[in-house]
Amino acid sequence: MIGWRRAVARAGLAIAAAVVVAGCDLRHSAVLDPKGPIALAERDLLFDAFYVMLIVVVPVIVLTLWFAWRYRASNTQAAYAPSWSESVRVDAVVWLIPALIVIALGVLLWRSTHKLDPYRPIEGAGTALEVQVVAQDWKWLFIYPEQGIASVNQLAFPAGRPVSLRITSDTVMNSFYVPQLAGQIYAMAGMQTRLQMLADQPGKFVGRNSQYSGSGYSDQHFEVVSLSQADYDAWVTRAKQAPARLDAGTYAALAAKSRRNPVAYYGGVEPGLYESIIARYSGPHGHHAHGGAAAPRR
Ligand SMILES: [Cu+2]
Repeated sequence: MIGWRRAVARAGLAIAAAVVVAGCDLRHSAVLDPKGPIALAERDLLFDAFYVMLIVVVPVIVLTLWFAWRYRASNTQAAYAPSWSESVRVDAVVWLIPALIVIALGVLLWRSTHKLDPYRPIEGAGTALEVQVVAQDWKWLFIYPEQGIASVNQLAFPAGRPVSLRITSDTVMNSFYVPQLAGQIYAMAGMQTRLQMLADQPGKFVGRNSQYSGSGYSDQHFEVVSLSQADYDAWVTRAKQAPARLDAGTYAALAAKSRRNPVAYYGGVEPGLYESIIARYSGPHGHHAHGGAAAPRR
């Protein structure tokens, strides 16, 4: 009996240690360390849903242990009812509470998914900065139509200013994700999706493709840099000085499969390039066009 108790105590200690270690790791998780209002709202929603679900999870764990102890073979005090078949009380508890929680979670998620609609413009300092994003094998191209510049694997913008992204893919489906700033959204050939994000203060973040897209996928990261207005202006000036220009020819070279691309800049961009990338996949032999360039939403 004593050996059995010691084994349980040891197992309990091991589990507690694992929870503590995992907890330390969680604090460094990008999702739990948001740096902008959208990512913060998403983290709060994650926690709210977690707390609501604990209403079921905690009693189930407690009751499981309590039942196992109370109805153990050696306890002659507990009621013994081998022909038990139905209980309105038990049925009410096991159906009503989960049903109420599903309804509560549904309301919570319905409200937040509309509030955090990736197509909905967000509040911030000044008008939104427009950036066009193209997923390639295996890198990310960012086109700044107003500034006439483009960058590879680096997305820079002023802190505090909303960034309005138009996203497409020139290859298979990719997924655009900057965990510390906004939720993920898919990038699909012949179509356009949108995402709004904002960084509260200057900082460096990691962006990635979160949809497996082939052998170069593991290196398909990009730098996300939020800068002070002065630093952003300097960044634009530096990018404009880059000798390379992005036109149909240089674009084709860039779009070819490559891995671990260094950050690169294009001092000029052929107007309409982004639209032409989407258009390539439409038409009779193209991909379907839901939400694509042919039918832009919002
Ligand atoms: Cu599709």
